[in-house]
Parts: sequence; C-alpha cells; structure tokens
Amino acid sequence: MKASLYLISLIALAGCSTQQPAKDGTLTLKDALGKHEILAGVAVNVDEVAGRVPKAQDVITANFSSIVAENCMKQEKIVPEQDKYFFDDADSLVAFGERNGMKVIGHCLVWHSQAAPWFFTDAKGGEVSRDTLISRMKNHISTVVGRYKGRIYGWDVVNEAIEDDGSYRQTPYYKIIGPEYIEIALKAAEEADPDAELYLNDFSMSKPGKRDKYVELVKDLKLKGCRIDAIGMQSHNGGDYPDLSEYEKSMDTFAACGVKVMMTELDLNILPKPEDFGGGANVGDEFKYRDELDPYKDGLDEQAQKLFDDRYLAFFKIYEKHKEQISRITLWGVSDKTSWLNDWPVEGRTSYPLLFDRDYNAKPVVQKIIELF
Ligand code: 9MR
Repeated sequence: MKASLYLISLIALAGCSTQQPAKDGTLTLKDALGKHEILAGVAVNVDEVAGRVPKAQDVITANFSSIVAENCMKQEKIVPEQDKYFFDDADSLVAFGERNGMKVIGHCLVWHSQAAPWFFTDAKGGEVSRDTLISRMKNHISTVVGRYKGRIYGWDVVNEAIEDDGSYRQTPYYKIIGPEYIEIALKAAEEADPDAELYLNDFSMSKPGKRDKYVELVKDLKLKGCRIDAIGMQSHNGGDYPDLSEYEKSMDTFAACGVKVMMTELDLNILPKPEDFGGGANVGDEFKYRDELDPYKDGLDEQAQKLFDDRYLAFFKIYEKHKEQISRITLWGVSDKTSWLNDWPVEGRTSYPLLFDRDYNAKPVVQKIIELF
C-alpha cells in the first residue's frame, strides 16, 4: 500500500472504528471491513479451533472478527442420537471465539442436509407425525440456542428452504409440518435467546424466483410476528456465475424489506465446470473426476490467476458499493487446503477458492480488498 494511503487509513481507523490495526501496524480484513461496521467472518473446522493447525489460528485471529462452525453445530454432529447431545466441539468453538473477541455465529438449526438420522423417524421406523416433528424441532432449537444464550451473536435458523425457482424445497420439515415450520423455528429461536440475531440463509440468491420468494417470505413472516435480522446470501460463487447485476439486485431487494444482507459462505470456484453443473451449493450434486476438470494441480496459471483476482475484486466492489446494507461477509473456510470445494462438485480436485493459500499466506487480492475499503 502506498505510504500516504496507509496513513490516511490509519487516521480513519483511529477516528471511527472499534477495530484496531494489528500490533505491527498492518491493516487486515477485519480492520478494513470493521471501519464500515461489517464483520469479517470465516468458517472454521474443529482442527483449527483445537489448535492442531497453528498457522490457521494465526490467520483466523489476525484477520477475522467473526467465526462460524463449518460443521460441528449441524444436527448430525451435535445430536447424532435421540436426545444425546455432543457439545464438546461446539463449546470449544464458542470459547475460542470469545477468547479472541470475535462474534460467534451459529450454523445451523433447521436444515434438511446433515440432519440427524433419527430426527424424522418414529420408534417403529416410520415417518414421525407432524406434532412430534414440531416438538423435536422446537426442543432442538431451545436446547442448542438456550445453551449458548448471550454468547452466540446470530443464528442461521433455517437453511436452504427454497428452490431456485422459488418453490419450497421438499424437505422432511416442509412435507411433514408444512410451510409453517419456518415461522415455528424463528419463534422458538427468539424465545430461547431474545438477543440473538436470526437469519434465513440460502445459496443462489441471485436467481429471480428464489429472490422473489424470500421477499414474500420475509414480509409474510414479519406480519406473523417473526423477527428476521438478516438474509444470508451464501455466495458460493464461480468464474461466470452468478450474474453480477442479478446479485446486486438481490442485495437491494432484500435490504428494501428492512433486513440486513450478509455474505455468509463466500468462496469462488474457478475450476472448469462439469457439464450440467448449474452452480449453487446443493451438496448432492456430484460429478465424476476427470483430469481435464482438475487443470491446476500445481498452481493457477496466469490467466486463471487473473480471473480469480478480477472476479474477487468485482464482488468486493459490489460489497463496497452496498456497504450500508451489509452486516457481515464470511469466507467459507480459512485456506484453500481445507475448502469443501476440493471435493465438490467433483471429488479430489485442487481448488483455489479462498483468500489464504495452502500455506496460509494471504493472497495478493487481500491487500487490494483492504485498500478498496
Ligand atoms: O463445508 C461443509 C462441508 O464440509 C460439509 O461436508 C458439507 C455437508 O453438508 O457442508 C458444507 O457446508 C455447507 C453449509 O453448511 C451450507 N451451505 C452449503 C455449504 C457447502 O456445501
């Protein structure tokens, strides 16, 4: 960064930010975004929290002001058997966040994927009744949210409820309870921790059908007395998707409903797309490995690197333009080494979707993002 720009940034930070530059004076992502009251978040895994990857901990604590559990708070992990909760990993994650002065985000309470196998089944192995599922869902929410009352800043209450065309996703929650499950879940979460923020979270939020449905949902749920603090646009982006103007339109449209907008799972997959791959983040979309789908095993070439830098900057320029609407930007992982995109939608590829490389070094684009903000 040029010395003058650096000085201006420092002066600005001293004046209006609660985020302080790192001890050596270097500005980091959390300083730059914090200046605009935007949390810089990152999804962390249990090894990183436990300190088994020391470089990862350094990156997390130096650059981010918020963490979210990549997996350990999901239902199949936290309550694998009926009423037998396993909180050790989630407890460690919350304590890690607190020790480091970070806002901890809970992910996620109601999701069809990575649900506990017992959740939708009765004692005879049949489908649970509506009443039983409502009571299990409420009980799950009050147990988990209640345990971390006052310590979790916000919850992804319902994850991925809507299909790209705007129809309800045909999950067991929807099929057994009906669309009211969303209202019931939001109210249960609010009751368990009235101070925690509540979010609806989904991928492919720039698809018009999905966008329209979320707008309708937010308005309708508010009329029914639900509180929704923000809409999470997961933002599992690619080299040519989503369409940037549709993406921006979704931000404007959600913000106009009186909620904040958050990028909750940001990453950028620039590897070649398998035919028939439609973007998004449906965990079930899987394609067979082929060599030509994995062209950067030893590093990105110049052209791919440029695409990566330009595309990341294009997204962050949009975030800068819409900064008043945004409360958090969370990267879905610390380093390329552990990103889920090494194994999805094609298993065993070498992917480069995040802001820190396989050795936990900040990529050059990070400095450009900091300067942008
Ligand atoms: O990154 C997560 C990966 O490690 C898990 O195997 C996967 C299984 O469901 O979930 C990934 O995270 C997902 C997130 O919880 C919800 N949105 C889509 C994310 C990527 O699949």
